[in-house]
Amino acid sequence: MNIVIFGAPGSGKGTQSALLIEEYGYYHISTGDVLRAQIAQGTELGKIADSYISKGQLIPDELMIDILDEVLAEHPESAKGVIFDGFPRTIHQAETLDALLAKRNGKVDVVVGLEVEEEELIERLINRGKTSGRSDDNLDTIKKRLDVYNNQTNVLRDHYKSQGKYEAVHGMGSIEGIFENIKTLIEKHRSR
Ligand code: B4P
Repeated sequence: MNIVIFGAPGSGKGTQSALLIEEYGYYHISTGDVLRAQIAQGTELGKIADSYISKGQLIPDELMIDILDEVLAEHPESAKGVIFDGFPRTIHQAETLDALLAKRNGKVDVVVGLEVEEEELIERLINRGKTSGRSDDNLDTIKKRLDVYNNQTNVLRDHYKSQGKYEAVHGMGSIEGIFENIKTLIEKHRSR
């Protein structure tokens, strides 16, 4: 199965993906983690990525897609199923993902949309900023990221709803409780 974990910044994509990997053992790709690893290594790509991330902007589509393509090619085990965490974030990325998966006789099976109120998103990210050391976990940048989400990414909800793939999950409350709801949805799509 190919599962997309979707939601606003701070909605818990990384948190829930970690539990999904334990449960299902699928290959996991967090585009945010891939970019942060490049930044930590001080590569050319990392410098470019940092210039966008620290301003709360998305990395340009073509660059992001090349990176994803490369990571998938390096991990043949991903052909069995992938948890996509933080990708796609634009319609163009979603269309490209369909094409990439079609080449491997696959498709996006389900999009798990973590729905969290904006006030809580801000609170979580400010809290995370106290220890994360991330250049984007400060109030100014968080607000920009939420704007970017509302203007460029949120449109994917309707995109996937129209394909019958979007499953909304109430993303507030206990991490374990949210995970139980996600598992139920995934089982529903697995048996299709
Ligand atoms: P990401 O790394 O994807 O990060 P995120 O959206 O901030 O976080 P996530 O939703 O995973 O939150 P988390 O579980 O950590 O993106 C970072 C940046 O990279 C983007 O802004 C962009 O610039 C770039 N980028 C990434 N992918 C891209 C793409 N495809 N195209 C272009 N650019 C891209 O949870 C947040 C906090 O909440 C944590 O502290 C967690 O402990 C807490 N939390 C989680 N669940 C909770 C719950 N139920 N209750 C209370 N707290 C909870």
